[in-house]
Amino acid sequence: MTQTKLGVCNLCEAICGLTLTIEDGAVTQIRGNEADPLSRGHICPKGVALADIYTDPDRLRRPVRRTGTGAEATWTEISWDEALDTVADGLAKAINENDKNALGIYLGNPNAHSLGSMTHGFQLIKTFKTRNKFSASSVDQIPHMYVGMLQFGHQLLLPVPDIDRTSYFLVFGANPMASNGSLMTVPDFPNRVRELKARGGRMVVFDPRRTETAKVASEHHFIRPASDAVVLMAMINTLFAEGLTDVPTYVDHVEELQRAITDFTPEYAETVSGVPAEEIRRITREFAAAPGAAAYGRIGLSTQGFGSICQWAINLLNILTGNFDRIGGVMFPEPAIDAAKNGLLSAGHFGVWRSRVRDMPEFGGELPVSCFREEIETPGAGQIKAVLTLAGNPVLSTPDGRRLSEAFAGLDFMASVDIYLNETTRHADVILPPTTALERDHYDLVFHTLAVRNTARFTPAVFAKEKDAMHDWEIFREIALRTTARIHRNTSLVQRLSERVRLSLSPTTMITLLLALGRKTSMRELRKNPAGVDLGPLRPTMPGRLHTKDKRIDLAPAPLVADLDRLRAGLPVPAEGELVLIGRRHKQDCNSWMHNSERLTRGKPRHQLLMNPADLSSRGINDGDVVRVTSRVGSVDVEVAAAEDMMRGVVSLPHGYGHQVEGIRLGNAAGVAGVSINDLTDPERLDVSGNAALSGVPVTVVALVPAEVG
Ligand SMILES: Nc1nc2c(c(=O)[nH]1)N[C@H]1C(S)=C(S)[C@@H](COP(=O)(O)OP(=O)(O)OC[C@H]3O[C@@H](n4cnc5c(=O)[nH]c(N)nc54)[C@H](O)[C@@H]3O)O[C@H]1N2
Ligand SMILES: Nc1nc2c(c(=O)[nH]1)N[C@H]1C(S)=C(S)[C@@H](COP(=O)(O)OP(=O)(O)OC[C@H]3O[C@@H](n4cnc5c(=O)[nH]c(N)nc54)[C@H](O)[C@@H]3O)O[C@H]1N2
Ligand code: SF4
Ligand SMILES: [Mo]
Repeated sequence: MTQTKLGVCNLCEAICGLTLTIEDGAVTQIRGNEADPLSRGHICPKGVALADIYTDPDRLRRPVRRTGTGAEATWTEISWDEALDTVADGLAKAINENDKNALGIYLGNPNAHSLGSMTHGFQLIKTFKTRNKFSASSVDQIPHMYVGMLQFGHQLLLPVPDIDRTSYFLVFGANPMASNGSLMTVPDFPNRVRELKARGGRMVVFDPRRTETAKVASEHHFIRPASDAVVLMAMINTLFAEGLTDVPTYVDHVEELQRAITDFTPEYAETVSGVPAEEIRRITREFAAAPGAAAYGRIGLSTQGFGSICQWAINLLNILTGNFDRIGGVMFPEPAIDAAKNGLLSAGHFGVWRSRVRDMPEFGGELPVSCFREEIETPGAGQIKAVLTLAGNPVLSTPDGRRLSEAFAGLDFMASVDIYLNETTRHADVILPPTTALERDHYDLVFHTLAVRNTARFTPAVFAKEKDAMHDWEIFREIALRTTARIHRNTSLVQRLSERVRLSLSPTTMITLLLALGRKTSMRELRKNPAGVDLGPLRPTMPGRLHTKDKRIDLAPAPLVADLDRLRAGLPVPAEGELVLIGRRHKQDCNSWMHNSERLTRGKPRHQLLMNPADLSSRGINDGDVVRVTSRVGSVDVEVAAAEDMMRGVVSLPHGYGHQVEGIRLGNAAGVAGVSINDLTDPERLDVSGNAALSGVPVTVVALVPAEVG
């Protein structure tokens, strides 16, 4: 029997609508759904591979328990009941014998892509009240959220480029041709850029690598890694110096801002960034003159030592040129469920408490993940004794992952909710695998909030859940209820009952209620229109949407102005011959997983260190050699590939590689080569927000003599 069903891809932020052909219960084809008002039929190679996860024999389908450690470890399937009780026992023991902070929690990226995680995962974490909460956000977008909180009054207020109507798209440190967009849900980026250029618009890209995005841009400029803050401030400086500002009425501290940045001249920026001063001036003028321009910066910008200053400067460029809250500029989407408005997520807070060992500030209730290892290894009150990871692989995705792995090995207890045995979950005593994307209902609570067009879509599960499988939200409910029942804490019967009721509402029921509250559409309408409902293009909403008390925007928030001194002191002019490391993403990769999908991993290897040919020859290294890359933190040995696309002095490794663990067959990789870039990145290098500075790590690269190549 052949059936056609609509689905949704949850592998990146583009949230593409899919049409699946199912024959005799097996997916035989996946295409983009042309009727989808947001994704308009777009699909990428990962979307086509979505069913590989569902059928993957390596994927865990039942809970497993570990006996033995390291290469001697073996995993045995156990029942859900036994697994959940073991997890509850282990977590409660750590808390009862120490205190609530003895539990460390890590949340990974796929939580943002699962409805059940959004509705029940946060609930689970709240029940534990631990201060030792970490997530992939602090190796990703905390600077955006921190600046959103400081300037717009809410961590979720992130301006999104109006890409379909802009005439000038200025991009720093993002590669949407490979990533499909981030904090800018933009399915079908390639066509949207084509349309932008066809209507006479321009895309200008600043990146130390001539990326896939740079190659389709109107202009690409090499920029020294981690020097963007100075270039951006020089642009702001130019706006003031040349009288190019067009400031809205609802902003404060224009003069303070102007005073604070007078020394960041284009000439100074040229010395640290390599971007000629006259180019900085020309681009600033063109940006200011364009009828609708949007400045945008992503991972390359937020994961550097001055990530918050960079995101602040991006906002300033948009605001000062009148492009903020303007058609063709940047605007705040108006999702059918507005998590900022209805209080699902708080406005955010910073430094309300600090980490025990390094005294680092929390943001929005999370500590920087760069502090995770030391909180496990340093004895004393508040030490982490047990860890719970939810859909994350911090051993490969956070700085000095190798050392974090050693710390996990020394824990009293660890549990992971994950669909694979991998570099992180192999340390867990128990792994609890939930159902996957095709088996669960989806409404996107996160990415409609960041989309280039206002739409809403509810997608019922494509396949029914198998007998003896659990959804993530059911697992979270059980961990919460079983663990709290074992924790010696004074909770009233009423409290416990209300917690049980809240955790027992299904995600779909909660979405139905939230849609009714938002009054933009309803579950009934979404069920009638499974391809999605179009709520129209982005539109100006200022200053009404601001969450600041006075409904005004502070152009010069004190903590960011103060950080300018660190910027002045922290950017030495690069020395001759110095190399710095940056990361990269490929279209067919998905952070650290999906490497066991045959159709995504075949073809040319892509794990190599990319290096400019001139940097190779000056070191006597040949294309294809195995080299040793060394940072303050560690070394890796990897093949090098000559790449004209790399700026001189800059080398690049993809993240999410490095799957070999001796003696263990990992479920997230079938013999994929490569090393982990995060065995080189440094947990000591942080932005003021606590976000890791993954970009611009100083490294040396030497060729290994054949005898050393293992
Ligand atoms: N050097 C460097 N490091 C980086 C980055 C970089 O650019 N450079 N990027 C950073 C960024 S932006 C991010 S977001 C992080 C990602 O960091 P993480 O979130 O820690 O890593 P992922 O590789 O996304 O791991 C996802 C995990 O979730 C599991 N999983 C997949 N689907 C599901 C599901 O439906 N349910 C459950 N329970 N588990 C599931 C997978 O098996 C995998 O173990 O990496 C960061 N690290
Ligand atoms: N195919 C694929 N798509 C993905 C993912 C994936 O793993 N694979 N991951 C998803 C996730 S979790 C995220 S957060 C997004 C990220 O989305 P993007 O930010 O678009 O992704 P990246 O490709 O990491 O782009 C970062 C760019 O910054 C550049 N860069 C590095 N350092 C600097 C610097 O100092 N200055 C400047 N100007 N540029 C710099 C890099 O060369 C790179 O081109 O992608 C998402 N989409
Ligand atoms: S662009 Fe992203 S959401 Fe769309 S099919 Fe590819 S991975 Fe899935
Ligand atoms: Mo990310």
